[in-house]
Amino acid sequence: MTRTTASWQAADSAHFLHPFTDFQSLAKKGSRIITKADNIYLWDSDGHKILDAMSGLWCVNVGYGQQALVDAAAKQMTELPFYNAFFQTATTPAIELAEVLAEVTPPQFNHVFFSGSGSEGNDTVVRMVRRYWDVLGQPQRQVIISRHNAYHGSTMAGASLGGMSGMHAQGGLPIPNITHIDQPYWVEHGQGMDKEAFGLKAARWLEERILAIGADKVAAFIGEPVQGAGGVIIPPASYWPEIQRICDRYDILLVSDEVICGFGRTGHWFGCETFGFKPDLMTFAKGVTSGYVPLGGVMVGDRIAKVLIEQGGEFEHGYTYSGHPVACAVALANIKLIREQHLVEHVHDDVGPYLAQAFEALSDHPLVGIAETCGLMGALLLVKDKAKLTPFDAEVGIGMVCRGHCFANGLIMRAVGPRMIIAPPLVITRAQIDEMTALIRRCLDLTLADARREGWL
Ligand code: PXG
Repeated sequence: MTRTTASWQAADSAHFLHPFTDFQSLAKKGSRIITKADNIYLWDSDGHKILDAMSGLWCVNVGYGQQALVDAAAKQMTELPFYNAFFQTATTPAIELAEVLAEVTPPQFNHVFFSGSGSEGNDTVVRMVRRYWDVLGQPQRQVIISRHNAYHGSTMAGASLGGMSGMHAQGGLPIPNITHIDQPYWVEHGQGMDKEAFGLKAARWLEERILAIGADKVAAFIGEPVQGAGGVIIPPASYWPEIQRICDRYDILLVSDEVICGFGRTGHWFGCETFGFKPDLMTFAKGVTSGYVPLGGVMVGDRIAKVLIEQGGEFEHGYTYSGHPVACAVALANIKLIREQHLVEHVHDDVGPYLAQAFEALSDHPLVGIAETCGLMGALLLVKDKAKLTPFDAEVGIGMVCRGHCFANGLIMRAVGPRMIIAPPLVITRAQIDEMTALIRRCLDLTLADARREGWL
């Protein structure tokens, strides 16, 4: 018997506690139930077709319905659905994936530590950087510097590294020895300044914090090349090279959280390549399997791997699913497909620049103060006054109003405060970008009509 949407919603609110959700208010409305997907489209349980401009949750890089990934999972499940990588054993997909990851990542990376998710990957980062300094006889190097409005996951360490004040307000976070500097967000901290000068200034907040703490106590700096969940905050080009210079100067490990930016999203394989820096560690998840099954991990640079291998002894850390064979088999099929279909080049040379143009065209809309993209990530800042970038009153919740119109019009776009953001599957075509931007414009018009009617302007 097929169940109705109402029956799914009733069971959902009776039993399923969703992530980052006000349970009671969702129960009143009922969830949107997604039942199938193909390419860049989803369908809900009432048969509505939706253009998924968020790639699931920043992860379905190769789009939905890729049979090669399904076949890889089925084959591996039949042959060997699980075996662990503890106790001096390994499975062939995990070994092969480690080998392939060493090929597609920047040259300093030749080793990987697998996890089940991005959050777990960042927990591994915390354990590993502290262990590294401990082995080198500098156990006092404990502090990890991150940024406000960063997102690094929802485990205790992930949420602590993240700079989301709402998350820190629940559960006694951050854990000790994690500190945050301001993000390189020009609209918030740099208006009136030249953007590149602002990028240097924002990077030097790291230097100031290092000096305030004492360089001999700082283990690492972690950042997303482009902050994703924070609202697609694209730093000025001057920012990351200066961060690199500072980390080098004080001998501080540099960690790039590539959970969103990795696997082609920014137009290179990894975001650090787009922004020109050379991390010691790189967290990945999401795009490594295009989200078809969970997998995450940390790429470990030669500098750290050498110390841990030659001097570290046993590293007392790992997960049941570190190197899960089915997840690794799917990742291998996913990376093969990204390579064979030249999806990174497709983003870099074709649809990335095309999206940039399409967003530039949207910047003529009365509500759009800033339109910016990086590869296949984009953000529109909704403002009251374009020239002055005057924000709407926070109570209006302008982003949520716009997001409501998007849902009603068959488009999934995220709202982070007043920033409307997208990160569509990398397989998107120019024609589909036109379709997406036409939907976005329609939703902006509907939001503007609301704003005029309600007197928000
Ligand atoms: N690092 C980054 C940069 C992320 O974006 C994580 C780590 C954690 O990964 P896991 O696999 O543990 O979720 C993420 C996850 C949003 C949103 O609202 C973003 C994420 C997760 C949930 C919601 O944009 N990113």
